[in-house]
Amino acid sequence: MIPKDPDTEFQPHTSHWGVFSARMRDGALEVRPHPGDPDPNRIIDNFPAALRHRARIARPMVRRGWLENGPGPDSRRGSDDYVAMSWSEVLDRLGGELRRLRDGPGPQAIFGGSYGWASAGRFHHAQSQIHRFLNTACGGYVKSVNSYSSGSSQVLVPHIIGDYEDLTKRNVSWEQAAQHSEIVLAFGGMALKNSMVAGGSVSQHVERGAMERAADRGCAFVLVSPLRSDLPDEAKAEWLPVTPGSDTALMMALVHTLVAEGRHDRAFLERCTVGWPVFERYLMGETDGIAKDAAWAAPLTGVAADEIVALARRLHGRRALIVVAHALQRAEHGEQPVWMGMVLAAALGQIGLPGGGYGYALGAIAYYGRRFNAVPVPTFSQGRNGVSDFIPVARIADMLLNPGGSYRYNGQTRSYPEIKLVYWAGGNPFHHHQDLNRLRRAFARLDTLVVHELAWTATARHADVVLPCTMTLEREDIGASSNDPLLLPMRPVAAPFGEARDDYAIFADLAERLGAREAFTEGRSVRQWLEHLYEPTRQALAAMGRPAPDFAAFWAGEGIDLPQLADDGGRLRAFRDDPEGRPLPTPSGRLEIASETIAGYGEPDCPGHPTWLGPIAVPDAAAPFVLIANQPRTRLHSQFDFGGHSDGAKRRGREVASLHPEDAAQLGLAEGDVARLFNERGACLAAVRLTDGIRRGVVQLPTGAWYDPADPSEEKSLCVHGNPNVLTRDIGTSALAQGCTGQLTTVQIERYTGNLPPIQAHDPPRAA
Ligand SMILES: Nc1nc2c(c(=O)[nH]1)N[C@H]1C(S)=C(S)[C@@H](COP(=O)(O)OP(=O)(O)OC[C@H]3O[C@@H](n4cnc5c(=O)[nH]c(N)nc54)[C@H](O)[C@@H]3O)O[C@H]1N2
Ligand SMILES: Nc1nc2c(c(=O)[nH]1)N[C@H]1C(S)=C(S)[C@@H](COP(=O)(O)OP(=O)(O)OC[C@H]3O[C@@H](n4cnc5c(=O)[nH]c(N)nc54)[C@H](O)[C@@H]3O)O[C@H]1N2
Ligand SMILES: [Mo]
Repeated sequence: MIPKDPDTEFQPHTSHWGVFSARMRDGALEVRPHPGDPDPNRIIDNFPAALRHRARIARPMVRRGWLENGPGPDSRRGSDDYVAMSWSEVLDRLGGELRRLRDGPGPQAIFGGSYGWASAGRFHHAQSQIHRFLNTACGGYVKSVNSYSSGSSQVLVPHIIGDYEDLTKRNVSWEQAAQHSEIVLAFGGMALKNSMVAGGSVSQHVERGAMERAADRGCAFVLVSPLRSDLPDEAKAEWLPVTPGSDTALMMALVHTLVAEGRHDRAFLERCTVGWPVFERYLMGETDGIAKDAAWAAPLTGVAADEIVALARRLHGRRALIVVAHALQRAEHGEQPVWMGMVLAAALGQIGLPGGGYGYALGAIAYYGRRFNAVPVPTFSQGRNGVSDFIPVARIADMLLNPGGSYRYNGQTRSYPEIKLVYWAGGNPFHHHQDLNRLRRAFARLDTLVVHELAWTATARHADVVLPCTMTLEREDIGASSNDPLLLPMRPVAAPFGEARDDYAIFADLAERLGAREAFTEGRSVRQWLEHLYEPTRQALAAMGRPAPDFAAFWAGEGIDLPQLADDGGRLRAFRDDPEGRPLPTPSGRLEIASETIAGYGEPDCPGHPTWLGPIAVPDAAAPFVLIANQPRTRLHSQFDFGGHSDGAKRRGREVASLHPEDAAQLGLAEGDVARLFNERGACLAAVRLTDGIRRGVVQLPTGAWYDPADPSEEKSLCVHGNPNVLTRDIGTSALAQGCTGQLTTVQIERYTGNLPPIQAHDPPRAA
């Protein structure tokens, strides 16, 4: 059924986890890292086994219930079987369904947010493709705003610091950290597993080297995290194994100590911030009678009071960099540690200095802490969306379960649209969303769920129409990122799997059924689009007097080097140097330690200045462990979970949960045992790994193992594979941002003594 792939030469390619090259030899894929990459990411090793894996989708498939009964709510989604269909018939049927909705209830009944990381090429970027299709052929779609990554900081930061990218991407760089930082205090760490992944492309993984150079120069790294592995060995870090969810209290106690000892930078606070007096009264206990001092924070954080005081004194008078990982804001009240991290860096007077200040999210993803290119890189235009309605991205199940229901977001009261059809390309909600049993109930209410996928993810298994798409190695594209200096031709290495087609080709033929082929394609073939998208970069290079090869020369080569902008500290440095002349784009033009705007919204779960709102993910008798559901080391999210590098790190086919040996002993668990993790929302199995690099009372189970219910027709079936999102809570961070809270929850753990159920997540579903 699957054509034998002809041999190919090594071709340059890129992925979110790095530039590499690949070729086919005797039907097998070989990959090798980019020779210029000092620290390649082994996630590329997932490609060889993934390319022709049985989990790939070979033909268009339609769910039997949808085929027999037509569009409509159906709780069999997820347990139904599938019927193979020809491309022309499936596109006719889907075109008819899209026409029914477009010309009936209108495009506001179509949810096309389609959140997800997709693949790295600039043209076959699935979200750009689907959005352009829905805009040109359907009149638009209800979209989603913000991300699962940083749903609360993206809303908060414009109120208190200004432009989000000025904070995350044009601020403290790895070059500055290597050269100038004297102490780096990292809340949630800067794990290399995370920083080795970029969105788009990355040709050089510099993070390990930068931390090593800083440490060798004498820079101290202090890791505040329940996991020791959140900083690499090269950082030679001291480890404070903090109670999850308590960082805001620790930061407050550090600032309290600075103030109590007169070590805070009053001149900086006066010159560059607003709201300090209001916050200081709260901090010192004048407004609520509670001084947020080290003695107060010690029992909340699990860090001794004298350690907190000593740390505050060490931060003072040094080039100090405060880092707060995205993870801290992917939890209830996630706005608070982000805001308080800024206040700590401001109280130290460090914001805007080389290698100092607030490195929010530095180390979370490889596109932070780098230089921007001086020329634009190719982008595929999405067209205009005729629908203005949106939801905060992580509120999808709420939206489907409560059409017309109201919710608060960023100072507004909004209402959820009534969605009939959900269309996904390039994302996996059964990976990214929380409380998957609730998500299943939400998807059961739709008329139609459409998914383009390269493999049988749980999302594809819940869809009514499943359209097989090519994998990046099977198509031509351009690889680039706005802050990586290498622009790459991505020449195909392998033939498309089965009947898989590019998202572009699928949408072009579907647009035809809706009378919009020309609007969608502008009459261009893929190669013509690549040439068209390359042209602005070529022109900008030529205008700078740089080598600017024409497209044919670029396409035949191994990639071209792009010039980059200076590492100048961006807007925060300019503001520090001249706060009046170069104000920040906040309401006051300054850093907002207290925000009148946010105070005016009156949200109890996000008051007008950083506030300790109490512990989160509090263990109790029913769920005595805190679960950390963080990013996986061996893959990007759920992508290529079936690849060799990902699969090879599992045990007995299951995802691995890490526990402290003393906790395990109390539970009667030994290394390699299979445990059941459960709470009121669901249950999953995982293989146990023991480590003293984790705080007691905490269990860590990374995301990304595909949801694999033992009995998919059951309402709360056991996930036998280890997807932590059957356990996490589906609530927003606060009424301000409504961000994702997937990082922390509480669970009970027990030894699993039953017969081990088989893993079926990577097998295709039953086909008629
Ligand atoms: N509990 C918990 N949950 C979390 C998180 C957490 O910390 N804890 N983290 C969250 C975060 S930060 C994020 S960003 C999300 C990530 O969530 P997602 O971005 O949804 O996860 P991916 O696995 O990257 O999904 C991408 C999907 O696109 C498919 N794909 C790849 N290339 C193509 C293509 O060319 N065309 C099409 N049609 N499909 C393609 C892949 O096969 C894959 O299924 O997860 C979030 N979920
Ligand atoms: N290999 C790999 N790398 C990735 C990704 C991937 O899927 N795989 N995903 C990428 C994406 S989309 C994103 S958004 C980033 C995510 O970047 P992050 O969200 O920062 O990454 P996580 O691994 O989820 O969390 C980082 C660490 O925070 C710690 N932590 C959790 N809760 C707390 C807490 O309350 N306090 C403290 N002090 N620490 C806490 C955990 O120990 C965890 O290991 O990663 C990116 N990098
Ligand atoms: Mo993310």
